[in-house]
Amino acid sequence: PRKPRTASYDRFMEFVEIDAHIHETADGNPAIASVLDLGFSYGGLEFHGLKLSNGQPGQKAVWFDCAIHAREWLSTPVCLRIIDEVVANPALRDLADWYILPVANPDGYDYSFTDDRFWRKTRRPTADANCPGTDPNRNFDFLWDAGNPTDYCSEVYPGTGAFSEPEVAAMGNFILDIADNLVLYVAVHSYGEMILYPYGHTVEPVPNVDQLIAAGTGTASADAIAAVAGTAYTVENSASGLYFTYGASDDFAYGRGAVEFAYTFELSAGGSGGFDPPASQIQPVVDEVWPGMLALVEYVLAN
Ligand code: ING
Ligand code: ZN
Repeated sequence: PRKPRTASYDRFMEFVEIDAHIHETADGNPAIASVLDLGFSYGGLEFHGLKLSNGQPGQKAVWFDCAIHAREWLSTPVCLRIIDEVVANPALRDLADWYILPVANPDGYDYSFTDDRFWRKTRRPTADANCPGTDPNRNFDFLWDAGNPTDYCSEVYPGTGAFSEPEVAAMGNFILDIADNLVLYVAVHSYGEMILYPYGHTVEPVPNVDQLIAAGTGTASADAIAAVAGTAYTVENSASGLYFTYGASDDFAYGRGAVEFAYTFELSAGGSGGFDPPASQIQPVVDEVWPGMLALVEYVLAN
């Protein structure tokens, strides 16, 4: 097997490099790594995740996705760091099977490199020629809501229907396929220094809210992050912590896939406006967030 090229943490990698890294990681570690075929984006990019597993049957599984919002570049290195750690450490693969999707919105991600650093949505055209794109994190097939159906230019335009975006449908259906084994779902976004839990459409507590909070904080995730460099993540219901939403991925995993623990991580802000961190911020962010992810996985598997 070829030795896979390592992920870069001193600069932001482009989609093609990340996809090559995924394939080379699988090629270089055939006993434990396999490429997940998610299908094609609207723009025709074939995109992939990675499954890391020791191959024990009936193993519980955990899922991480990054860069479903194109401009949130800081998220992808967090997914790449998870891959590095889980490839290198067999004990982590004894805990669970790991599913990692480093770039969930490849068209938008590319566009944020080539044309508009602050692009958020997908790139499929809408009925308004001036405003292409749908917010993929409002497009999941759980309590999808049209909102104002002609507000095509909104940054949170939810699309013409649940799963109208091919990238979202591919990811969502994949999650449903593995949902029986999935015990933890994590979407990585930026920014806000928050660990958000379901639901986005109501502040009414979900049945296992105490468990969700305990795993997010306590001796678990937020504390493990703070222990590295003092960054204080808050653990909040997404509707009360942020704003009301429908069709978000964590709500889909929790409500539709019945995944017991589902979160959206909002990383630190960077650069003017928060969405343009310098590359020098990558390393410190992954260094503090990885222990948080590990603590979360350990908590969830133990409870
Ligand atoms: N924030 C998320 C967004 O999609 C979110 C916050 C997540 C709200 C999950 C509700 C549910 O708006 C960013 N930064 O995209
Ligand atoms: Zn986001």
